[in-house]
Amino acid sequence: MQSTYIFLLFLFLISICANCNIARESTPIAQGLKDYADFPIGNSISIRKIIEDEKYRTMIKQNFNSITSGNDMKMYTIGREEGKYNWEKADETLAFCERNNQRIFGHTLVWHLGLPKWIQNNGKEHGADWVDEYLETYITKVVSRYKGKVAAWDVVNEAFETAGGNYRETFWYQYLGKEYIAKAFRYAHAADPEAELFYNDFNIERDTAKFLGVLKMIEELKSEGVPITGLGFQMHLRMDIPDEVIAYTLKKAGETGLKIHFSELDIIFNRHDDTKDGGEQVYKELTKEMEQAQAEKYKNLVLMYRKYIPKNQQYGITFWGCNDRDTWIKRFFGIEDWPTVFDENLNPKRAYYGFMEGLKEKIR
Ligand code: 9MR
Repeated sequence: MQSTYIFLLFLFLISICANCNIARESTPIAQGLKDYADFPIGNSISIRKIIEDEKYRTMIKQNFNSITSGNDMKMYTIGREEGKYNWEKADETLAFCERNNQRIFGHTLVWHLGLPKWIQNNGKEHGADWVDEYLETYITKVVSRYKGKVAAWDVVNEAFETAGGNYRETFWYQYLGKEYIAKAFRYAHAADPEAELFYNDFNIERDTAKFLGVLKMIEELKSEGVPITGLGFQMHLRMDIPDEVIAYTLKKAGETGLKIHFSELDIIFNRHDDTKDGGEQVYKELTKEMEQAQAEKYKNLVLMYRKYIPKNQQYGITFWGCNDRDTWIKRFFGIEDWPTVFDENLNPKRAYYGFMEGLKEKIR
């Protein structure tokens, strides 16, 4: 009797163990941020650094399932020489993403910054027709080369003035008027009808006039049947931008029905006036209290994204440079700062865990 009992107990224990194994095999082991999110978590990379730096490469693979090229897919990289397309870095980036099952987000087709000199000269010499023709040729070449591979494009980047609701009078604007925006979206859609097409800009979460200007442009584009499907908030945030202002904007952004991407997230402490070298070094070192406050800011931002952006519009959250060593902030504003979720040694900061909590916490 007793031996039957021991035998049954033995069978019972074996079956529990078997179930444990099944559970272990079917639940992927969490490696990083991407494993806690039900939308893509991205970062911007430099393919050179990926190749050279193993620690950085591993951290990118473990934490992110969406990749944006920081500079390697810009016009000044791909189109830097007349009559030639430099695909090398973009192709390598794509190959890296494919090997690691990461979505690739294309940044950016049309921008005013870093415009190659030869394009500017041709514009001057040949006028609007040449500019339009080049815009079409460039977009068609790039988007069709990566058709079905690049999931989404920042088609037009920063078409509005730094502050307020007016169009920026860029090279493209000077020759083609604001129509260059509609044209760019149409050319991109013709080259890859499946790709998501984004308008991307900065400070729109905090500058209501700029945000309303962008919304008006989007309404106009939609009413003309222009194939815009997404809005990118760069989200270069600062600790003193009130969460209430961000919440207001996100609610309104959700109502557009567009896919919403936080495309270049980082959060700085020090002040700046948005121009190169325009930083003011208010904080000289990162204290524990500052780190904690930054972690909470990251957490709240994720919670707001999950709360105010409808699920089918959550295109993802992408960081801009994932560590305090390589951040663009120091070079651009000429100050020391600590805007990212990894420190100078590529170790996770409190901000990393704050962001993770924002992904895990139940939404009320
Ligand atoms: O981080 C990028 C930096 O390395 C480049 O020198 C700079 C100019 O191409 O662009 C930076 O990225 C910008 C992005 O493309 C658009 N939004 C603002 C970003 C920070 O300046």
